[in-house]
Amino acid sequence: MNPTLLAESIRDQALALGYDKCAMIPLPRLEGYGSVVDSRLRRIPEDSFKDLDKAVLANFFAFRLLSETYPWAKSAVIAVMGYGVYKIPQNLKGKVAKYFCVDSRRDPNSFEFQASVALESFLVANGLRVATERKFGLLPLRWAANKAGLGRGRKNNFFYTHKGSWVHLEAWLIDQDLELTETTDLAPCPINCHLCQKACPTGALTEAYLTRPGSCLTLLNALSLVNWIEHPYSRAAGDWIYGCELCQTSCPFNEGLWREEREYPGLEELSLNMDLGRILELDYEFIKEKLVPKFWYLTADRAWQWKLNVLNAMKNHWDSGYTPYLRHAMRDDVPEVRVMAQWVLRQVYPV
Ligand code: B12
Ligand code: SF4
Ligand code: SF4
Repeated sequence: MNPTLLAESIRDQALALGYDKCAMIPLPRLEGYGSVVDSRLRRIPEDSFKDLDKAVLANFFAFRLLSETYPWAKSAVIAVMGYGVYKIPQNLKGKVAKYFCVDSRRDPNSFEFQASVALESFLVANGLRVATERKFGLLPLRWAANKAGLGRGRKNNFFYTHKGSWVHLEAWLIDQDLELTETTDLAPCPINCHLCQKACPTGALTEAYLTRPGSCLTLLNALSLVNWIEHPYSRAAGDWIYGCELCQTSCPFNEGLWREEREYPGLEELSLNMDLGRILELDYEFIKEKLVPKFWYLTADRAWQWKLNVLNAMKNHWDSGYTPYLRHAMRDDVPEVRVMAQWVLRQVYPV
């Protein structure tokens, strides 16, 4: 098929499947990502969290090596789908980031996952060689979506469309040179706005466009083994037990753009076991069976991290009604949980 027609038919198919936007961009147009990341790393102060920043960014070094790893790849298909349409259970709001409540990346029951598989089948059916990775992506998605003109990168580092930052990004590498880009009419961030930076409780948003991954709460509470005892961000973690979204909810360009219209499969039912006190009572088999597949950053081998995060959140906003649950945690099977519960007891009932 003629490349222009093929590109248009891919975009039309994506829109028909429910994507908001879809573009194709030749790989050489993505160059420059590595040098931007390096220059950011140089601006990060030499403190105790910098090694973690480096480690996270090193994990994604492969994003710079696309042509070496995929010598056959010529361009990328980038697709964007809004997810700010789901009902979020009251007990999860402000505790579990909404992105993770409706995380479709590994959820075959979700509309979004099914659309992703269908779009990939369409690419293959059109004779294209294709590579993708649905968990963390094969390439820097925000960078690519910006370059393709599908929306605007803002100072909080998020990629926005008319649906705000509540949009999920995906990409496929393909073996044909296709180009179909857009330009955005979204207004840039006001020069004097720093609301997102001020809202970040750990100061991870050090400057505009510079998020320190190593001090972002999402990395700490969901992807790390954190013992919150005397941790420098124990208080800053506030009520969050999995993820954080304060740099998004503080942004005026997101105002009113999350509309609770649809049920996300299985979310309401799971939330019945996710009150803070209830999580402390859960047995580890339940956590592994129900929570781990859904909130998959927190893997089965450290299922007890859920309880540490809950204990920390309880400590940050103590309510005497938590006392029986704290006692329960003091008898937990896992020593780390028992020790943390003792520590929380001393924080909330100092002698
Ligand atoms: C590693 C990673 C993380 C790490 C590190 C995050 C970070 N900021 O570096 C951790 C675990 C902390 C994380 C957390 C979250 N993540 Co994350 N994460 C990723 C991942 C896998 C790679 C990102 C990366 O390379 N980071 C390194 C930095 C340096 O690059 P970057 O963020 O892509 O930034 C580029 C753009 O900002 C661009 N840019 C845009 N505008 C401008 C303007 C100027 C002037 C300049 C210079 C550059 C620039 O330049 C940057 C460098 O290339 C992507 C998926 C992917 N494959 O891209 C998801 C992704 C970025 N994450 C996402 C989400 C939703 C989250 C969370 C909100 C989840 C949550 N609610 O808790 C949090 C928020 C944390 C945060 N403030 O960023 C979404 C963002 C969607 C969006 N609308 O922007 C992505 C794209 C996943 C997806 N498939 O949709 N994440
Ligand atoms: S997700 Fe939370 S901790 Fe991470 S950069 Fe945003 S506000 Fe800061
Ligand atoms: S809060 Fe202000 S500076 Fe931050 S992303 Fe939104 S508009 Fe831009």
